[in-house]
Amino acid sequence: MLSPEAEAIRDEALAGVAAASDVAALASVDRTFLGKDGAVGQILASIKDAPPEKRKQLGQEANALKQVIGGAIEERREALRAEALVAERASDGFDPTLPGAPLQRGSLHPVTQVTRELQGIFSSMGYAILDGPEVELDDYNFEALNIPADHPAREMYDTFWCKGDANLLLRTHTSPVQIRALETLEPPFRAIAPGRCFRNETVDASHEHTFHQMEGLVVGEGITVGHLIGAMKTFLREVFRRDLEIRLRPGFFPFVEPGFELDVRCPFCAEKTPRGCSVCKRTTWIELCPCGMVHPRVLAFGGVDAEKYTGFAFGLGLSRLVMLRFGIDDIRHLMGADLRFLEQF
Ligand code: FA5
Repeated sequence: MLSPEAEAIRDEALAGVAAASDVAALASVDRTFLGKDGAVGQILASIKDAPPEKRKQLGQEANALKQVIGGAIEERREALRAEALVAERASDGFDPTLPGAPLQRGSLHPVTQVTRELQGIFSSMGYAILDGPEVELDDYNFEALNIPADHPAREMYDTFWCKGDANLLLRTHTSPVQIRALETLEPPFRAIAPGRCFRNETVDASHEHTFHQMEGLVVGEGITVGHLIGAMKTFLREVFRRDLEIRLRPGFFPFVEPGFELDVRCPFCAEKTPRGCSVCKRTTWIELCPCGMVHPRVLAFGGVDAEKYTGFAFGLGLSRLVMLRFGIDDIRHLMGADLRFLEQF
């Protein structure tokens, strides 16, 4: 509650603010009421000589006046600024009442969306998220993964080489991050590494020269295939929001022993028809993720004691998971940079 004197000051100040037709007039109102010797300043100065029981009320009144008058001055200053702008631009036909041009809203690429989702799932399972270079050393992409120069497995990983340095190439998979992780992390650890990979491929609806994978690596004492299956089932349950049957078939990769191909029961048809659908090519199974137990030689390459530790690794075809997730029938859409496609996500 303001005293009648304070109310009178407020009313006079607000009238002055409303009447101020330019910035200079407004500054004068500011000085008259809020300046050191202004009306509010005088109330503040009078506090020290006032009887003790009145001091609190005087302080409160002065603060309330400061706020009300200060707020009104700021508001009027904004309005004057806007009026000045309109006057200045009037000759260009500027109309401030027209709505502004709408902002173009972007959206996250489907690969980014799924990558972030997987990172969330694996983080919640205690996995660290690692990154590795896309331009990689031959040593990391092949040699340390137990694929020496004359190994026939290199044929599956034909890639793009850098001119002038025979040891530099565009990585063909995310597996080199395994070696970098083994070199830098102290077991036990769990990690994933999503990222882009490159292969000199004949491009078709399911093969791209540039695609995404997500590596997984768990190293510790007593890690077994059971842990691998448990981790895969848990992450698939999170991605597809229900338990899906999986199976392991033998698969050969020089950097795992034993190696597997992990298939998942087709989430689109298997519960409805035993005959399958176009997504699973009528088999009811979808090949999802090569995996296996880390080869002791790879552990040794990474400087980890293979007598003490074991580990499992997997290499999820992230681009293919994205296709499954959103029902995309041609992988070439993912890197095609066509806004008509991207705007759908
Ligand atoms: C590998 O790349 C191994 N590094 C995976 C691995 C990791 C095995 C750890 C064991 C332990 P592969 O060449 O099969 O394996 O590729 C893995 C997945 O990447 C494939 O299942 C597929 O989904 C995807 N992929 C491979 N080549 C392409 C391509 N050209 N275009 C799109 N996706 C591809």
